[in-house]
Amino acid sequence: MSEILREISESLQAGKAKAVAELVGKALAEGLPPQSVLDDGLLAGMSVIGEKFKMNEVFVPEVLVAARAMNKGAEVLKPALAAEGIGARGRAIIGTVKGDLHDIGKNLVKMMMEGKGIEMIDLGVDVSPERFLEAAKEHDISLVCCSALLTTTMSEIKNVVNIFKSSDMADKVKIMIGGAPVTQSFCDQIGADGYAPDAASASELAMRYIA
Ligand code: B1M
Repeated sequence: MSEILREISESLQAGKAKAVAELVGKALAEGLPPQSVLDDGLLAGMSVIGEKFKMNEVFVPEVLVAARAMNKGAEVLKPALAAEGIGARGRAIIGTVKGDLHDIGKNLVKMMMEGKGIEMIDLGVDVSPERFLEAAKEHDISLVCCSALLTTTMSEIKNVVNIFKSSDMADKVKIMIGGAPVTQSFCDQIGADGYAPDAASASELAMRYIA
């Protein structure tokens, strides 16, 4: 792996947001592919933090500063990822479900979809089923994207599916879901339209729905 990607990963783990943003800019200027900067730099660092969090080697404050560094790096990367897409191609809403504050994966999914030219309306985190429905009506969208990172909040996705099914938007929208604990079988079980395991496949699937 290139030295600069290793530096991005290590700076992210240390929560050095400014350094991460600068290193991402430098990596792009050196001609590294944006996808590699994302996968082998930013996500590699976040995955180390995730493992350490699981093993109780780091705690919430360290994870938060790493997450902030991840988001700063991703901001610099966004135009380069978006440049790989072409023109506006439909509109979608995205949010992390009620009770869940994790937004890194949701932001990446949003970014990759924007990279495909889809206009994304970001409802943020802790989004109630009612808010998803209200926003879908307000913006006249055809795709709803729900992210959940906790086993305890996964069930909220089912509530989103149910509220849309019992509304007049039932035939107008597709509901896509994802997040670490979410699986294809959970998707089938709750009657959502589609599941994607990562941001890149989520953007591919979204293109099929938008088309
Ligand atoms: Co939390 N956390 N966290 N956390 N956190 C996890 C998820 C956990 C697995 C850690 C662990 O114990 N090993 C665990 C969940 C256990 C479980 O439910 N089974 C956990 C816990 C327990 C908690 C708290 C309860 C901890 C506490 O307070 N005691 C608490 C809950 C707060 C809340 O939400 N109410 C909490 C808090 C936090 C922080 C605030 C400190 C921070 C979030 C900061 C932020 O997001 N701004 C945080 C973080 C960072 C993590 C870990 C370390 C990393 C998550 C992440 O960002 N991954 C995580 C451990 C881990 O995952 N290894 C953990 C990187 C991201 C790119 O991946 O989000 O999976 P991910 O997204 C992927 C795919 O899943 C997919 O694409 C993305 C990119 O490829 N995807 C979609 C995501 N959404 C999609 C939507 C789609 C399609 C694909 O379609 C619409």
